[in-house]
Amino acid sequence: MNRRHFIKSSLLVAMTSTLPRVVLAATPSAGFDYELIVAPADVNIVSGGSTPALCFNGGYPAPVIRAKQHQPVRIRVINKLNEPTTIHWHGMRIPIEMDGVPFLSQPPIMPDETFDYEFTPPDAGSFWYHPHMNSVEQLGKGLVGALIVDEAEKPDFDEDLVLCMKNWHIKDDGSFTALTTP
Ligand SMILES: [Cu+2]
Repeated sequence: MNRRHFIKSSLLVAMTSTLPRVVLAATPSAGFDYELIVAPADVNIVSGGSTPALCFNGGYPAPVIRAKQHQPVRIRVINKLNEPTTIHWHGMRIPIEMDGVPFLSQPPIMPDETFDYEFTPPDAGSFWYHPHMNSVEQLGKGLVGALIVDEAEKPDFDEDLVLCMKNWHIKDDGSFTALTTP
């Protein structure tokens, strides 16, 4: 393989004793690059029992979203939680209307509602996405994902690996403990 060949692959490494299953992005609706279904799902983080998590597309880790610098990306978010949510694209310099801040940049996405995000990343780099409603619980229970923006100019490296680390507040039986500590 040519050294300059840009391998568009990613590797998810989970820092847990039992590897949870990797879930690929759902087949997006026509006109969209990604579709994120936000819903409760039981995941296996520890061997002692399953964890009643909140997930993107039914599992953890969440799908890695790959966008390209200076090219628009369209992401449809479908809320299947029993509470409102939004998605914030952490660290990205994008228009406020797409920034996912409830009541400020958009109304909350209510249960069974859909919201379409579209933005053009001005910067390449490693970012992450997460809800901006009831954040301690929604993030703490699993709603976090990686968002990678590839450079507009092809960079000179062989592989691009995505490492996701998350601190889960769970007991040996997989149930949640307090999601925050002093
Ligand atoms: Cu954030």
